[in-house]
Amino acid sequence: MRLTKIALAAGLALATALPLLHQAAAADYKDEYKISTVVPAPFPWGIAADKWAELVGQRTNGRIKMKVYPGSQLVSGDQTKEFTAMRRGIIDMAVGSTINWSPQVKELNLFSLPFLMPDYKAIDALTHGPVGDKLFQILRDKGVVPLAWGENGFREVSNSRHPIRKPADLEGLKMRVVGSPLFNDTFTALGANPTQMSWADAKPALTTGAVDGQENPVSVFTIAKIYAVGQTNLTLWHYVADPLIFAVNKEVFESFTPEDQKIVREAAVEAGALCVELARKGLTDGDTSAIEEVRKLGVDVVELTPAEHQAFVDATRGVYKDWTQKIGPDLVKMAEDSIAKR
Ligand code: X2X
Repeated sequence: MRLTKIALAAGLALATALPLLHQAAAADYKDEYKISTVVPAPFPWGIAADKWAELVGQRTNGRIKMKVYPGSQLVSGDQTKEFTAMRRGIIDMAVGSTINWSPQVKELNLFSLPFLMPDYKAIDALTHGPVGDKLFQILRDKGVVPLAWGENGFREVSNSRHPIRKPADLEGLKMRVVGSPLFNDTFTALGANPTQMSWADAKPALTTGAVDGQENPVSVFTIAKIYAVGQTNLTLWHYVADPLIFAVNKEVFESFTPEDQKIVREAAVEAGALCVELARKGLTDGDTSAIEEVRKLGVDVVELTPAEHQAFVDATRGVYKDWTQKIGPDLVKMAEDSIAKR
């Protein structure tokens, strides 16, 4: 009898304490979690970050409020500082480009190895295979929690001077690049004069003619109206692609209940899939409407023959070899194998 009473009392105490505990956990949550991105909606990247925030808000009944801060504004416009800021907890979360995080995570340069990935299936073979797992492990070891992959896209080269069909056409062109010294090496190998510049500075530099050209995915070229600042030559050379990574600062992620962690992760995966779909719209599966749209804007779009393409591959082979050593030969081999088997 006595025992039953105690058990009952204990049960009751637990029953009242549990919801309290739950509330206590929720009460520890911040009023707002800041997501850093470089570009806002209607870029696929920005739409996906908004979607992530929206899904998490709905599914946690507002327990977790996430807000997107585009334009790298949380890192004073310097997108190459985003990873460090997230690791240190200055920003809570990010949907970031592998290019922008590569100064701190050298392995992420993998995606910027010139002409590693011949097609979209190759990107998927990396992000959704052992290479993706390995890269996520590296990020976890550095104190952030990666949750999902998105996509900025294959980066095509534009300039204001003339069509680019062969490496010699890049000779002497001032090119805006971002992120990693690998880009400097690639454009230097092609005879151009690369200069590192944030996205915030890129369009003004193109407008004034401080630089002659740039490289970015077709969606960025169109939505940012790069064509309107004299960039009337676009060559589809698919030389690199930058996946995006949805990630959260470790302490922030661990402060969430397991239930909420699951919601945040699943929402990132869904938003990431949407991001990839939008980034590839009009560029895949026989649908070339995005390219036609660019042509209608008065841009001379160059599509390379296999031989023309090969000349760029050959001209950047030394950079590929050199950076294979810097990235890690084992990881590059794993990537080449995954691509061969795709
Ligand atoms: O700055 C760029 O070129 C952009 C928007 O594509 C990235 O953030 C990598």
